[in-house]
Amino acid sequence: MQNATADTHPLEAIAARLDDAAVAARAVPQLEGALTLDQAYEIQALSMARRYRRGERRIGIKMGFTSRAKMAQMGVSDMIFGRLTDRMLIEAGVPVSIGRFVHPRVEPEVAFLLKAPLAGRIDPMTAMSAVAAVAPALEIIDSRYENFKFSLTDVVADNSSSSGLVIGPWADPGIDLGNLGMLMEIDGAPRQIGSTAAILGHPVFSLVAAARLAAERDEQLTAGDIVMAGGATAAEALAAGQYVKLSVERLGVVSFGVGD
Ligand code: OOG
Ligand code: MG
Repeated sequence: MQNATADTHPLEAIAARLDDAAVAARAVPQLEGALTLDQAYEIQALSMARRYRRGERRIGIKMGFTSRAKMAQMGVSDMIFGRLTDRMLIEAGVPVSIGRFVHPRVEPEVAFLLKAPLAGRIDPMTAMSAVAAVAPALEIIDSRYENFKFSLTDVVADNSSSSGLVIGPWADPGIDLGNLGMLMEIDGAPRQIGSTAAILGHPVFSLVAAARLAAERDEQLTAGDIVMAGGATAAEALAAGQYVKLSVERLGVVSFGVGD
């Protein structure tokens, strides 16, 4: 007789393996065998269910591969999304412990705060009418796969490398995000210089895509949610002792320190 408990379901077993890797901050090999994108998002949902059962609270979603720089760095060229939880939120001023991660990297982004639900195919005006505020933001990504190497379906199954985010001061959503200069410094040295225009030509298109992709996977975007627009430049590796600072023209500054 076949044992049909949830833990022996093949997708649940993969979700458990990736979730355990995230909890233990230990890398696992890339997945074997070809998965469909549907299966990869199913694994992501199953791994998130494990987090929610442990008491983590969903706070929004993050978009991935919305800039050429990110696609080129990782060799993946389709937009993806991942889920964010309160445990990933890093409070400004409190150093983030490097021990929580396998091999973390940081990338410059902008974040949207929603004041109304968004779902399906919408235009940029509709997307912006649901935005309460915008902010400069730093995302800490951490692949659970060895050597930070993955296929499109691997990374989707791994919750799109979501692991941390730092949100700067919320600003007026009327500020045009179309072409704002971005400077990411580590320990005072410029490491990535770019523009919000690198995010799909304008970050609003990332929000438009978020509404569509989330709806396709039955993920509700609602008031109070944070949507991370995706890295505008390549990501930089993090190490203990570093201080990371992002300045976004007109939006302001966000920073954090990395502890042991
Ligand atoms: C996948 C996540 C991509 C972004 O902003 O493009 C991402 C990764 O690069 O590990 O967060
Ligand atoms: Mg990102």
